[in-house]
Amino acid sequence: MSELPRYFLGFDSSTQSFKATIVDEGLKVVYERAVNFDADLPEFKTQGGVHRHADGLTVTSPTILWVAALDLLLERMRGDGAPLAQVRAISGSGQQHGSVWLNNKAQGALRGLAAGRTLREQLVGIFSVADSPIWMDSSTGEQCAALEKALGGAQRVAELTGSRATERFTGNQIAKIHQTQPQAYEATARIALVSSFMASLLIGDFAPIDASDGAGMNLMDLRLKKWASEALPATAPELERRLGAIVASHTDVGPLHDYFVKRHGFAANCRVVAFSGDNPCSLAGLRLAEAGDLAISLGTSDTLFGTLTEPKPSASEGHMFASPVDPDGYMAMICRKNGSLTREAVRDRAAGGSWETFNTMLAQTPPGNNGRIGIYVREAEITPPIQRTGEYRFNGAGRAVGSFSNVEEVRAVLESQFMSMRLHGQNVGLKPARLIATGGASVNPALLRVAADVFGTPVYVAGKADSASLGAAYRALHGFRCREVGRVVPFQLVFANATPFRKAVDPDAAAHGVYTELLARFEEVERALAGGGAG
Ligand code: XUL
Repeated sequence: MSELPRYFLGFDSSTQSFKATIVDEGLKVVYERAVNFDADLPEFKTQGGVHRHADGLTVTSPTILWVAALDLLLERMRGDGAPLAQVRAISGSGQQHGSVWLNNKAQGALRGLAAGRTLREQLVGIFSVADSPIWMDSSTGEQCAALEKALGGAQRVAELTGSRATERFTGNQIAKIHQTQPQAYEATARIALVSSFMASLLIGDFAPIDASDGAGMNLMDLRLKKWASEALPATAPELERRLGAIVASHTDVGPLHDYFVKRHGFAANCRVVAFSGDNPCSLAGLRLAEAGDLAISLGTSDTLFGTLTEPKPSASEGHMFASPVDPDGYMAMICRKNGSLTREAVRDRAAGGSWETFNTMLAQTPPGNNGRIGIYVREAEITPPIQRTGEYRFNGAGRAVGSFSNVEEVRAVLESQFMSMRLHGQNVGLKPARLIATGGASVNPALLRVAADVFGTPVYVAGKADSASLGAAYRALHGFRCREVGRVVPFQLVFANATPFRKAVDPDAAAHGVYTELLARFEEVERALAGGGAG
């Protein structure tokens, strides 16, 4: 009897869309598909997948939207003839930090899912808070200050949990809900992350939080990978029972619920591996195994991350997470909120909405923009923390100016984004030997040229596939192998035969020198803005 090929499925529940990637055992991508929240599920009236509230700080997504997206994507996959019956394990990625609030009917409803009705119909009543706070939310300044005060300062919180008290981190969002909606908190049986919630749908039960995404909550002891006993009571009462367990990221969390077997055509022996955060999953998808391999992910948010054997928590910036592929390892990351949407706003204004025009214009100014520095804060920035939105421009002599010409403007936006990532990456121990670019904007060669010159390293590209859902598929295979042999298999063995990444561009030494010289002044300008000055 010839054996059928075995496939591994990764989902990515991101800010703007829900995606699926299927790989074979040789890690070849055999299928990809996505659902876009705004376009495909317009009844939820999201913009970029989210609802921005009138206070300018609160950002949420309707949780049931993600539930509807799962059924819709699976219907499309089935319609395409995707090999769902041969998928042996599923894992997934979720936008980090977002929380899902489940009431005391949730577990029963998940367990009892019936194949004759949609997930949305059966699960619409399981939420104690209908709108999930997501990572773009920056409304918890008060709660962050309180946590740092209770635990003995920012450095202490960073040492314990991997990051200083951070507004979008789940614990501070939980504190806010407990304070502003005490009845909803009381009615909550389980608080899940986006990642563990999507896994919960698949297993039809509460799924545990994995240590890598769990580190993005300001609630987990980073080194012990257990809930930090001091952080919980400083956040909200009776929290531990509402959070459930933390597991290592490669853990098998159960069989796929019968709903998906009967309704969507999966095999009954398909397993589910713990879901994790999108940045951890991208680290897996980009196969970051060597020290010095750094990923630069250019999406709604821009992130820079890599692996570390020892965490270096910093009170002022960046985040340390548990590694999603090595139960003893760590990952360091910085996240900039002003990513794609900010680049696109400048492109629309200065280059008539065309990337082609933008790239042509970029070639008309020299690296370093003759000393001009522009800082574009379309949204309150995370790294460095700049609350006041606005655009800040300085000429070559360091004087604040009101505007740049269009050609100067397109260069300024890119250079400031990459210089900021170089600077803050350095501060959290990330030393680049090569950059692996991913995310929507990584297809733009002109942009990668600026990245290579700013960092002074070659830039590789990871190919077409979305690295978070691809990484989730790799993690499904990794978790499956670990379960098969009953111990942790080194992640490197999983991707040993995969095709190497393509080098897109080498750095230009002279241009790199220009950026290195400019960096000190850039740092000063940024620091003044983060401190509330300038502009
Ligand atoms: C990371 C962060 C974002 C989200 C959404 O800390 O907030 O990168 O994970 O992509």
